[in-house]
Amino acid sequence: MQQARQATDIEHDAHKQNSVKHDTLFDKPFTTPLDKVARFSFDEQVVACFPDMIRRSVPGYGQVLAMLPIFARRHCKYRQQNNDGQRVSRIYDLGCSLGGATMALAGEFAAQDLQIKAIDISPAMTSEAATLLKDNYPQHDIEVITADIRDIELEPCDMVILNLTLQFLPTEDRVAVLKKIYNALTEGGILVLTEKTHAIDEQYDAWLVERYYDFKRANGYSEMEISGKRNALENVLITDTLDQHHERLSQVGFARHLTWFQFLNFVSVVGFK
Ligand code: GEK
Repeated sequence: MQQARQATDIEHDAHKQNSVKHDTLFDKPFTTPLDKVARFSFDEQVVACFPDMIRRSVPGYGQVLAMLPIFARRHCKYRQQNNDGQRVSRIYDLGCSLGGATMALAGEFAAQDLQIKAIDISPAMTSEAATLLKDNYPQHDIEVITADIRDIELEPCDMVILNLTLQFLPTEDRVAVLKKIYNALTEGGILVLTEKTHAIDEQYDAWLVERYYDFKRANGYSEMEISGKRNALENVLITDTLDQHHERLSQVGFARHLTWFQFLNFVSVVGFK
């Protein structure tokens, strides 16, 4: 197996997505006053600029992806079997979008080691993800599935990635999805849950949110783009507090879970089965 690569390489990998547009002023959502009221959806327009958008608008996106294969190497112990009866580690990438997390993993493991199931509800995302993954990792056992993660059954698995996905589910559906993940994980397996959060304390929250907008400004977003995205995501992306995430993980059965990453209001938590 190759050495773990740097976050920047993985980011680059996640953005091997050559045909993707730059999320610049003229070719993306949220740039005209009318777009400001558009409700956010993962359609073709978003897919076209998605890699650029997520990298510039999610603090630590590349670093989180870079750690996934490092975690996988420690916790994925070839506990499952593929259709040919070979031992593999089965990993779910839930809400995979264009497959950034799947690519980060595939790039660090030999093709025969992993079986990855990448699932997203948006056909625009899965169709592009399937092409990108096939082009970049033709030998790997990667299945891209268009489905609602609330409806699917999960096979026994070693690792589940929920990278910025749970936040898009109605809050009342989150426990059931996490419970299903807990049940599917085999002993020793892990869940990696990355989310945007909010803080209960208004002053802390305001500081985090303001610095987050500064982060976006520093990455070239205009005021109109920032406020347009904020409006579009209202009632679509519903954040929890970090405490709520930990409470929920306990509630569904994870005896141990810890916050391993935090960058402004974005956190990543690992749950151990
Ligand atoms: C990455 N993980 O690049 N079922 C399946 N997918 C869903 C559902 C659902 N019910 N609801 C939303 N999605 C990725 C980034 S993006 C994060 C994840 C963001 C999908 C939705 O279609 C979108 O592709 C993804 O969740 C969220 O590592 O855009 O901020």
